[in-house]
Amino acid sequence: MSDKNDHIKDLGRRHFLRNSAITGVAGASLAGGFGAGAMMGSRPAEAAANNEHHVGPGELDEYYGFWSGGHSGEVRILGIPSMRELLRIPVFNVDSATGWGITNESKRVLGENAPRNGDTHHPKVSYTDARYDGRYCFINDKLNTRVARIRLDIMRADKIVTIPNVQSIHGLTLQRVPRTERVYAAGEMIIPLGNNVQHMDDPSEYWTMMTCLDADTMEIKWQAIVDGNLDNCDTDYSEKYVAASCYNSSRGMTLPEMMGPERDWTVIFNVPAIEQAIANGESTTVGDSAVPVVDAREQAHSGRNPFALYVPTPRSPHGVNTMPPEGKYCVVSGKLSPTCTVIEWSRVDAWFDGSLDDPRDTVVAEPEVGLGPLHTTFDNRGNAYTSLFLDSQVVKWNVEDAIRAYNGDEVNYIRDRIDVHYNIGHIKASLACSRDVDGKYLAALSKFSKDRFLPVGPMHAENDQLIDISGQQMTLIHDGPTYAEPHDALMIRADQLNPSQTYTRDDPYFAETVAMARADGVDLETANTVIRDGNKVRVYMTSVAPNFGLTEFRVKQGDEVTVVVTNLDNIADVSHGFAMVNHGINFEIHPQQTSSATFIADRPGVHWYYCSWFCHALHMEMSGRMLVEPA
Ligand code: CUK
Ligand code: CUA
Repeated sequence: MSDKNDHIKDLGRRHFLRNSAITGVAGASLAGGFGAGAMMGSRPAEAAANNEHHVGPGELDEYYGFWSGGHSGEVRILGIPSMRELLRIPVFNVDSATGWGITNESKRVLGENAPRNGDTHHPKVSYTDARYDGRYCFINDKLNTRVARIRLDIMRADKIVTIPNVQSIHGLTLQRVPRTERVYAAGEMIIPLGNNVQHMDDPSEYWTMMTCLDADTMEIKWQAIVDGNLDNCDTDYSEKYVAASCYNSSRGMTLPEMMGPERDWTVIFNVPAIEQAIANGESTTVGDSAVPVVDAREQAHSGRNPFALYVPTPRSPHGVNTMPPEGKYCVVSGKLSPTCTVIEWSRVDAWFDGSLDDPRDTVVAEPEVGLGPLHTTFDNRGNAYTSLFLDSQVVKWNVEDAIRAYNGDEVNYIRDRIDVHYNIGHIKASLACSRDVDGKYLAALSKFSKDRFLPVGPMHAENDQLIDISGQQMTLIHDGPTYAEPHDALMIRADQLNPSQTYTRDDPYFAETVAMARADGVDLETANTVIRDGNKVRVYMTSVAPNFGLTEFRVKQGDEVTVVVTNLDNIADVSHGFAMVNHGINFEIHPQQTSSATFIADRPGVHWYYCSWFCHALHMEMSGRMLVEPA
């Protein structure tokens, strides 16, 4: 498809953002300080010549990819390597196809008055012994300071928690061993403790916190007050630590103030020490919240801080990623510094037990990798891959060689570079956050697509690219346009997920609706009936393709009507929908599922309802009438 002229044109475009970004944001100091390795030329990306990665019609993918949906508020599932989008899981948003945000079952998860939008960044699938166990996916909402848990059997969120005392949850990560019992959520924006108005005008009193949730109950276990804004985070491969990058260590309120320091830090929380202190009653609370809070700020401790280690890290560091398969190192990507900082977890042990004094001695390498390093991922051969936002590249570098170079050896740790299109953010190799890391594919989530796709107006598609990393050189194998704006992705093996084909009748997702029917004396599987309770009317019906159990029901103007539909079809993929015309009601009812929605019948007359999921040759005829008598 491309010829030489296209390539020249491409070079002109790709460097535009890099240069403007350097002068506009990072200042002169950022362009300096390059090692020879970092200057090594890159190959322009070329599509793979053969089609060994092609997944033909009817063939199944090798991996499930979990993609955040960014400000769409959802999580998406892609097949890898085809990059085919398989599913959108609504979480913080309203979704008309599924009725998420419309049904009573989803409103119980969302909360009646909670915001109906979000900004999802970091999907994380639960672990057993640092391997994906396919039970849950956790996701943060940066916009409304929430964390959600998605059940991966039915692909629906079952818990959404608003985190108190902080503003904006950004980083999200999970305990890996022995299994995911804790979820860590990094608070980003700094505010006065308890948002106390007395300190509104005094930024020196602004702080944020790391939050730990119980993964089983989704209750908040504790919070730790910390210096500076928290950004991304990751755990080690023990139960002990969670590390978070911190930008704005100066706690500035404006961009120039935030850009001040040459070094910010990586803060590493000592989880057993925090939980022991709480067990000893050495915690406080903030504001109205009952969550135990410990103080992990430096100034709160005269001697060595028992709760947190602050490792000076250049400069506004961003991604934090523990290296598989053993979890020996943690790589923090420098963003405004052209470096990555490699921390050895065993040295973190040494600092907390007092045998190491200088926090910087936990750093074992600081390779120069290129401009704008944001996130790092890994293969199973000792190599790291770092996304370079300003260079629009992925750089492959060897971790042990970078350590040798840090110790003074003359060794080039850079292995390869590949252009991406354009201005990449997150990056994730197959299984790279788990023991099963296999070094086959790498997803590169590029923030700009510019000329890579047909233009569709001022809002351009983002570009999720797929790179084959199985060989010495990286090969670009796919461009995947995607709707705004995924931040992060992960890939798990197809056999590590075992989603349900139908619902079971005792699924807790609709247990409260079943209990309501029982209280009304209604057997959901047989009854098609209307129960009146004052001006509340509950309409129970079944669905079997192509029929609703009720083809009409009668209510009075002003009634609060709850329609409960139970799908008796028991064949995978035979779903029905219940759509009430002109009432904003539409929801899914999958095989063996019960779904319900409540609305006011505020207009007299005839109102049709219809099945909205194509289910049968007579799908169009699957309908009925709500007859509303005037008040
Ligand atoms: S952040 Cu978006 S590119 Cu929210 Cu993980 Cu780095
Ligand atoms: Cu039932 Cu379409």
